[in-house]
Amino acid sequence: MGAVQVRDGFVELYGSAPEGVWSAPGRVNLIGEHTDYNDGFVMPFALPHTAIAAVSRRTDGVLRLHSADVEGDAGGVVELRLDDLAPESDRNWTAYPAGVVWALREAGHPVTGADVHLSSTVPSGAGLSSSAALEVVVALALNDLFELGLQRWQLARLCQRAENVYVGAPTGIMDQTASACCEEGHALFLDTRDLSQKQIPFDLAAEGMRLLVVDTRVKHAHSDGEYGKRRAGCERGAALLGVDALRDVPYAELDAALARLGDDEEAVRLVRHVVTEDERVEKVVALLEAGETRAIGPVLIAGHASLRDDFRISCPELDLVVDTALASGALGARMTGGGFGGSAIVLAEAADVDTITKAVEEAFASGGHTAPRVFEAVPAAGARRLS
Ligand code: GAF
Repeated sequence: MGAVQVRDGFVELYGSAPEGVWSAPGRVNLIGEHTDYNDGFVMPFALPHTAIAAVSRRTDGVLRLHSADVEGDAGGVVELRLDDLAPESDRNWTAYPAGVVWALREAGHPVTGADVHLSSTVPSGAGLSSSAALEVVVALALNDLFELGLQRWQLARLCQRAENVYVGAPTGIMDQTASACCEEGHALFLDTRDLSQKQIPFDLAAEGMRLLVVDTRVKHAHSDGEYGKRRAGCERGAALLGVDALRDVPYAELDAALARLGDDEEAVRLVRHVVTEDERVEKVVALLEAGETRAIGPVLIAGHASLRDDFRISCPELDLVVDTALASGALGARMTGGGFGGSAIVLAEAADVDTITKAVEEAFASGGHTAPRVFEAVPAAGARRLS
């Protein structure tokens, strides 16, 4: 659904034109997985898939929310009183936009109510940040309408707080920052400790390559326990090593750090993944800046092996995408996002895309899996006002 339909939908629902229409994208992460809550490095880029919101202010302490994508019992306009918004009180899609309003007000920002109509093309449960897109589009709209003067990184932080505290999912800061800060044609090299950023030009087509996203259709959910367990395990590893965060373990000192963990096998695996993954992000940045784009393929492959064997968050379908793509000539492939399902990415020569896509589809069919959704990803724009 485009901006015009969302605007028209708002008029139909609420009886007047919205004050504006905004969009915020989903993201795909090129490299840097499960590093963000360890204060490390990530490198996502924005997808052309976006959440679009038509919004008007209210002054009576009421928040009305509607999504064009939700039908049945959970559909219809949901009306909430701002004073009633409370963490973990809502298990529906409305928790994301309501959580943002809650986080803004909790931080002292004068949001007095709103009418919101939303629609999103970001696939949900696919590891492509559909929830961050919903959060960021609402945050940006309210920032503009209530003239809060917050910068993009501040909006990302508030959206993360909404997700951590209001929704109750213990995620890092990558997805919200990607949605808020990415730029068209670039991947975002982000230091999640201080949110410093560098936009890295990423134009694969100009070099005869493509990046495919393969959504395995295996649904994942961050509020499920496994994500939180990995996060807690990393924090335990940092405590055992006497550092604030695993980001503080230098790659050059990894062997010594692992030796100190002794036979704590779980801590060894988690620490090894995070420290080597931060190193892989820096390597990919260096290779891209040196114009050696094809050489990032083996780094992506190593990233997948680390997530599969050390962090243990892959699944048979993600491994099948990676193994099949590599056997069919891909330059690199790995799972992307939180894991336990969701999507994989495949870096390939443009000429090999059809062969690889067919091979992956056939492998899924013969393995008895639901057909995957395969699409090419080109870095798109971050969140913005459309009208
Ligand atoms: C999810 C989380 F939301 C991110 O913060 C990040 O941890 C990612 O999984 C793994 O890299 O998308």
